[in-house]
Amino acid sequence: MISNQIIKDILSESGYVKAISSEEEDDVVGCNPEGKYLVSFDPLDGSSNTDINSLIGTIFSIFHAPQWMEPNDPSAFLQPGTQMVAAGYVLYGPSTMLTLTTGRGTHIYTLDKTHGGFLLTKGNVQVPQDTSEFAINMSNQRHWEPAMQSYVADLLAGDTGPRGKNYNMRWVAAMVGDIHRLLCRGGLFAYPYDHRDPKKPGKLRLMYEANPMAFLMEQAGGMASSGDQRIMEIMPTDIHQRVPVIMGSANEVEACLGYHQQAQASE
Ligand code: FDP
Ligand code: ZN
Repeated sequence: MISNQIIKDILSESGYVKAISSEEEDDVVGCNPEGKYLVSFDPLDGSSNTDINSLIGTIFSIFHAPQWMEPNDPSAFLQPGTQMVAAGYVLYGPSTMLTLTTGRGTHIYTLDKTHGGFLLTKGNVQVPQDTSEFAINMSNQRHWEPAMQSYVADLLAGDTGPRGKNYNMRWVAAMVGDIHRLLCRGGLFAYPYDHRDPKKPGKLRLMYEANPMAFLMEQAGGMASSGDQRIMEIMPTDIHQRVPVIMGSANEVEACLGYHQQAQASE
């Protein structure tokens, strides 16, 4: 809640922003009626990691504000991710890093406290196309669809299984930390569709988590899908909507989607 208030105040006072939507706000918050941009953000992703001094971060996406909109009109936020002007996250780890795209590659900047600014430390990030690392909350396995179950079973089968190699698993339990690792060394991250609650087809939020990370991933040569659609092409119906997420190294995402396509074909 404190992170939300800090970011909300800074964006409102900047003058650039017409309205914001946040994971921690029920409704859109109007800012400067003359502002040119809409900003959606997850103020503190992985907030349960705060108590254990583990990775947390802020995720954001920026869209153009239509001229016709009233500052507190939520419908203006219902744009597909392909309309994003910029997206990124700030990772509060051993060093503080800003990862940003404006649609011309994905770039990583590191906070330099001596000089007080973010310095470009890794330009034009390229996510390796292949990987032998995946990130998924295995405790939800029994709730997944059959396609996801068999994909992960094949990863776990290792070098004597159908995928022919051993896979390693990592789970930070903060999307921002997992996606940062993927941008640095590749991997597949999934919070897939599960059957528990039909009102929640996934856990992650389209506007605050899935879209900005999809934009960063695609700009770094990776892929991002809901299982049956490119995440950035999803037409939102609600600012807080949740979506299934599969993203990361292109060949591994393709492999995972192959299981989904096969399952659809045999329905
Ligand atoms: P959190 O609820 O702590 O904010 O935002 C959702 C999220 O974290 C993601 O950052 C993270 O990947 C996921 O939930 C962790 O989910 P599990 O509790 O299933 O591990
Ligand atoms: Zn989050």
